[in-house]
Amino acid sequence: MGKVKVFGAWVSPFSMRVKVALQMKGVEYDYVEEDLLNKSEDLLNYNPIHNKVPVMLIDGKPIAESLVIMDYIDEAWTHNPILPSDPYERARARFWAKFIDDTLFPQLIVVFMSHGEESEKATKEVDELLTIFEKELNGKKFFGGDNIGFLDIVASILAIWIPCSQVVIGKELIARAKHPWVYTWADHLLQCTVIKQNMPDQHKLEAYYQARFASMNIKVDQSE
Ligand SMILES: N[C@@H](CCC(=O)N[C@@H](CS)C(=O)NCC(=O)O)C(=O)O
Repeated sequence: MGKVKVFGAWVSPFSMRVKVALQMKGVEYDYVEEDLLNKSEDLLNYNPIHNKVPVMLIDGKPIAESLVIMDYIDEAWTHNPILPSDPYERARARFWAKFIDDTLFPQLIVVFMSHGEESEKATKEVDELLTIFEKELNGKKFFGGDNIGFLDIVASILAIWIPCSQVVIGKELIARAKHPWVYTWADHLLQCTVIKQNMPDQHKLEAYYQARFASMNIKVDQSE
């Protein structure tokens, strides 16, 4: 297999997915930390459509978008599979991954960044979505079963944002009382060595979002 290089950012949960997938496969790679406020020419050239991290190079050839990169990694290094082996289960895992990125995560951002009616509406939407999504876990330890798999890596965005958001906005991003399974699943996930070794430092992450909130003049409503 070719030489691997990853362009990422420590704060990026999407970059983390790629790092976790590569480590699960035992693939060595060079890593370039991008400054997202001053992106390198290389990043802009390798991901000219979105200009975003992560980008992975295989022998100099770029692949962008974390879900696409994870698919590539699982196909290129077939040991320690990340996606389910059954085609139907694989399709389901991809469906839910797309749900997290295109539907759930944007709503969580609204809860995270907004106040009042807007926040309440998004919270209700998140509640409804999570009630359906819980059925996919179906009492298992991980979406992947006894061990973490593709969907757990994709959903790690939730496990890392939940504690961070509580500190930054002073309210639960996801209500523990309504969705205790999210917290149990997140506890299991955060105990995995491969996650611990690749997740951003929580204090650094909190400080990052506190500074971003301050620079955007967003007020934190501690009364909620
Ligand atoms: N859908 C993309 C999302 C990647 C993404 O949003 N990356 C962010 C960092 S978390 C980024 O590069 N932001 C820079 C920008 O938007 O200019 C993926 O899954 O890779």
